[in-house]
Amino acid sequence: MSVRTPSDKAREKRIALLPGLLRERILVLDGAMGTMIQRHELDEAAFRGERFADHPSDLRGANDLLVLTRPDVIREIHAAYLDAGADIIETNTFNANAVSMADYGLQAHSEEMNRAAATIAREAADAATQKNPAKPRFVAGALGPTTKTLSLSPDVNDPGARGVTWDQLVSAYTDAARGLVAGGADILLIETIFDTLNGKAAIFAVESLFEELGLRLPLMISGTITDQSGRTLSGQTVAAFWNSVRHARPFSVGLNCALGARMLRPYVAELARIADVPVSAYPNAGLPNAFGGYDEEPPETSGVLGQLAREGAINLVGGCCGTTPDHVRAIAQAVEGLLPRQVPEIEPRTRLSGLEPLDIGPDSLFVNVGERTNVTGSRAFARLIKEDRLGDAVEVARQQVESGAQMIDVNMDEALLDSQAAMARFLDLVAAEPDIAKVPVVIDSSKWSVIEEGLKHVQGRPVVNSLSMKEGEEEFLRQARLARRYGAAVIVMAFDEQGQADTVDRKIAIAHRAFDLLTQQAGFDPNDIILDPNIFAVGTGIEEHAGYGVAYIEAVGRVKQELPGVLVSGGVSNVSFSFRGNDSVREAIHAVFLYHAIRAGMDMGIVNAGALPVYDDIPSDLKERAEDLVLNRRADATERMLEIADEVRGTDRGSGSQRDLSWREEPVNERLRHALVEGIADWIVEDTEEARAASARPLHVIEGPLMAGMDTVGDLFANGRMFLPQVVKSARVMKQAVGYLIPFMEAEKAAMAAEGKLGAGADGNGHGPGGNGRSNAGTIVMATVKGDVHDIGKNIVGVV
Ligand code: THG
Repeated sequence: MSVRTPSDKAREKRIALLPGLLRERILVLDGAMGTMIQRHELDEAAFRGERFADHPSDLRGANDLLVLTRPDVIREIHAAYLDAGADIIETNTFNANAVSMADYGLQAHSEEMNRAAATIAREAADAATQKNPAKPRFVAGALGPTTKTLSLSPDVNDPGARGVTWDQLVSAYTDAARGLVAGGADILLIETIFDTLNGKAAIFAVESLFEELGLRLPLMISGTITDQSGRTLSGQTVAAFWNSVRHARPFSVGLNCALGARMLRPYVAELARIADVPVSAYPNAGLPNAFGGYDEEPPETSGVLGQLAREGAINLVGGCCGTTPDHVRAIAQAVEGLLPRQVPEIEPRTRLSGLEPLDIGPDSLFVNVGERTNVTGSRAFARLIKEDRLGDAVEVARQQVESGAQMIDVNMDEALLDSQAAMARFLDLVAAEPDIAKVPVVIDSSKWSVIEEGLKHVQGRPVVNSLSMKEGEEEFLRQARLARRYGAAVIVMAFDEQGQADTVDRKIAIAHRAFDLLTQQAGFDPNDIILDPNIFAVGTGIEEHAGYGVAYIEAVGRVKQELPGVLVSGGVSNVSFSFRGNDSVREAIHAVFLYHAIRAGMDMGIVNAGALPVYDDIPSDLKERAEDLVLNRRADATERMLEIADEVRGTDRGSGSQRDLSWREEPVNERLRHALVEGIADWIVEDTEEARAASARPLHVIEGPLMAGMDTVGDLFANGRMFLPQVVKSARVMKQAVGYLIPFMEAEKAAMAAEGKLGAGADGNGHGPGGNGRSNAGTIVMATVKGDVHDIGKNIVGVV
């Protein structure tokens, strides 16, 4: 259904100009919309116009509505930016999506707003092009982050809570993008991404829409770094962010808003090093001042952007909050005549991420994937999930990561569970633990619906585990295309319509067939394909199984040789299934198996992280028998292993490293500080009690060690050594400690009341929570413009 209208053709022509222009010069974006709208001092009636005169809620400040009620104002602002030299103007649609517009009761109008906004910008841009055809102008349809976030909890008491769902965001972004495309936007700009999962939902929506409409517009993607730690609000580093969005194959990637040009510069420079697409930057006019205004003058903003341009680090520049046509004019002058950044070729790698990037290539060491967060692979984990002991279940993930897992495999396939809900809930909880969420997730299920649910709950770039051709090519390709749209790499099992491949030839034939389908029909980069040629148990007593180890190892070598770029993985603990209950024998078999498989080219494996002995440390007799078994070197290998199994049993139990608990030996104040900084709640009540028992008053525990700990947190945050999700965890621990002390403070108050000591504050000095039942500390009023992106920051400060 792709009927080309004359305006579609004109748009195609314009879009075709972009690559050439980007090679020639640095392109200039416009500046802020909000600041310019404020200058008009529009009142409630102006925002409403006639059409919304009777709308039930206040509309002043609903800037996106002005495209319907005061199009003249928006048109004039576009004209001013075009006049100042902008090549690309942004539509006035930052919040024109159903999720944000619900704040004003305007959610039903979002598609119309987007269409109107794009039409207005289109007219303005075309008028400017007509005046000077040598400088073609473009319209970027803006898709903002919305006022809700998919990766952070709005509820301090429940780190797994979410204020919005993936499906709601996709629906809102689809409507918005549909309007932008219909109104004539040349480019879609997903911007101010502070939570990459929101950004991925936008990418998913836009890709699905393009498929539906049978057209494709260039996509600009722009994230925002919100503090000195150099991370997004939801905790990702710049490189992790790029790994999470590069599946969109965007026209450009960049950073905007936030810190102002000076502080944004190192992060733009980092993107410039790692991104194999054009890079953009459009910072705020500095940080907002105490009144929410922006003080940075045009020369300062343009000076820093000019510097980036002279360093060859930038392809598109412009301004965000607080910038004006004067800023854009200065920016355009600063980059005029300077060469754009040359887009580098980037080494092919499998690029994954959690909060941090994980790049796997030919020179990488073997990658361990933690297997224990699997209800079918661990009875203990299954019990925790079934008993809803999710905090303890999350600790299993932490233990895997602390033991060296560079990814975690999560599997909730258990008949008695609502696997989809369990997957969602567990991944949401893990997202609140930066020590775990730093690693990519391997979403493991035999049900596509469970995998798809998992994909809606991780902001990093995950791995789908797994796809196979067991239900034929069509279903395989359907799932593969979806996985790509969600931004995941995929594990493909050597499994087809005939069943699981157990011979080398079948494994390799399936590998080739899957590779060809994925690369030729589903748009896959070979590096995003991870083949699993099936690790089956040896030593089962069945003769045909004796060669399974060798078959896997041989298949590894052939896949690596015949399918360049592809990674090979496998579930290592499968190989020793027949020695269940004897961990020492199993671990020796795993170590031997890995030693040989890695030499053959195995890149990664699902393992019990922390329970892998070093190959060279295995006693020689055990090693030889394990080697006989894995490499199928003698017919009696299984019996010979069984012979020594009993002797070996339990000699090296507990090889998994423990969590470092030495801090538990420190004095109580130091323990409280450690718990706050690390966000560890396990002993907070007992330590708080110990401090309380030693203090004259419970309040002194808060004012003393707890505040001292939070001061450390504040300092680390200010220095960029902690980032927001960690601070939120600290705040939760603090809240628990204070929660424990409150009854003691109330009892004290009651006792004092009985003694008639009530007067000023209970301290007698007039500050600190007083004995009169009311806090003298005052109330903090924090306000932001309704629907503004800074709303999120305010809500988070509220939590902290
Ligand atoms: N390939 C891919 N994914 C996989 C597998 C694979 N996912 C699941 C599995 N195989 C890999 N994970 C495990 C996890 C645990 C065990 C084996 C494989 C295991 N568990 C002990 C047992 O069953 O004896 C559990 C003991 C306990 O309860 O603690 O062996 O091949 N792509």
